[in-house]
Amino acid sequence: MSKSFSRRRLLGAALAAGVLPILPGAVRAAPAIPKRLVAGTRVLEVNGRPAKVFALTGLDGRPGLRLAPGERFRVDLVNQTGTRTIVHWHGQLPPWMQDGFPWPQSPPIANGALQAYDYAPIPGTYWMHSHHGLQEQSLLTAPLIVHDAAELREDRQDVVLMLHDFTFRSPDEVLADLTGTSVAAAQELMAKAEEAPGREGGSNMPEAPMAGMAHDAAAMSMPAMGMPGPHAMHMDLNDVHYDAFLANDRTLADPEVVRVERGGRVRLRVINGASASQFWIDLGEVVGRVVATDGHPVQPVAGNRFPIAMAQRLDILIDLPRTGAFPILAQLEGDRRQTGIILATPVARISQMTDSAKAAPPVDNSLEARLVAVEPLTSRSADIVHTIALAGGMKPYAWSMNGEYWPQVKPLMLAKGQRVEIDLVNHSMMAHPMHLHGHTFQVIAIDGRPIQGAVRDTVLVMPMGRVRIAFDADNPGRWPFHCHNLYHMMTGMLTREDGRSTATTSTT
Ligand SMILES: [Cu+2]
Repeated sequence: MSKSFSRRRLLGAALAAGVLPILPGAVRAAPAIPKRLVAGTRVLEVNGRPAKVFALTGLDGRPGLRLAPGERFRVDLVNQTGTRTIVHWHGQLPPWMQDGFPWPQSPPIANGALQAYDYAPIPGTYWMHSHHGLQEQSLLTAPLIVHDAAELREDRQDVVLMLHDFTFRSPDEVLADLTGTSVAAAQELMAKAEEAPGREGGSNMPEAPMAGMAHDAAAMSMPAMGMPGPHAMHMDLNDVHYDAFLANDRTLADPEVVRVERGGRVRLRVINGASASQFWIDLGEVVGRVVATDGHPVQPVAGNRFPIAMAQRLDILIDLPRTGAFPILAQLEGDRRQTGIILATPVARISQMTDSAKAAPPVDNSLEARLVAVEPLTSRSADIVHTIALAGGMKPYAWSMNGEYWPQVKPLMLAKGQRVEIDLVNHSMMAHPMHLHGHTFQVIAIDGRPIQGAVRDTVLVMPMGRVRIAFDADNPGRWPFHCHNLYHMMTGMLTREDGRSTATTSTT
């Protein structure tokens, strides 16, 4: 009896999620109807002022995609943006040509064109964003939630909290400001990054003297525009001054109110979709449990304040203690500003929230150091150990990996089946959220201290800090590895890994 009840509940949940009801066991026989996803534009009102931004909308009219347990990622992406675009399925592991990076072999999609995708997704909290130019800053981003059967059996209300940093300026102007150039020069920089990906000899930032200096990491680490204050003595935070911070497209002047049951059980899926901002998630009086990071399960960590770097996700289980309204806030690091949503039981009174609070410290790896993967990598020694120095600074504004600036980079060659360890050594005064495409990695050491850390796709490397990650080269193809600060990536902080489909290696 309990079995039929849980099946019914599962069916109900699938229907409520607007997806075909596919029960476990029947999953691989899923019908071959692609889901339609439209990249378009819309007018978003931010604090009473309209702005033209992008949108990624499914057939149900909601942003992004939700897939049922076992459902394939079978999606027709239709480009109605009026310009070229390409969408990356962040953290998912498709064949490389479907990954949504503008390689010459998988160029951006023309306006009006349709691109089909078909791969087996991995369950969890993911997201999607444009990898073309600076479109991500203009909200060409959306949630990608892949349900699994076990999680549906938990019978928790799913709440997505997607964060953005928002500016009324055009992203080209932002990049021009940062680099001290013109909008035309910024546009040229972006065009070059896509015209010559991975080819040496192209020209890109920075000026010649920088490239020569980049190996001398100490020379690059001078603090510039440091944040004053007790927590941020010599760190650089928040390169860009934003006009607003959005939680599900809204500010605290008019926040989203999510109705939950009395004593509600919630799975909060926090997605940091901001282009250049990091946050502290503040649950207030509620104690939550982090149970997954970047979609992958971790041993639960209880608390009410958790840091989230750019591009990362946190799944937090919340059991509301009573009736009432419970703000879930995201505070900008090193700043007073905040955004958020409100969980509210029926008839709870919602009081007006302020978008300014006590200044938050810089985001750090305090949570990362406590995470333990539920499904760690198998234990084995590394076939390749690679050290990557992260360097750069504010003046000139340019960021590098091992002294190389995209697209003038030498790819790291990987043979199939190799265990790869990468030591990320940050010689700069900014934290860098490093994202690897095509593979999930495990965090195995922070500042030299070994851990059985989280399996994830984006890890923060603190200023002057060191993080070691490990992964198995099991997904042949071309894979970007980059800082997820959009402006760091755009001024050079991206490199490439070439995974071969054979197990033979060549040493170069
Ligand atoms: Cu960076």
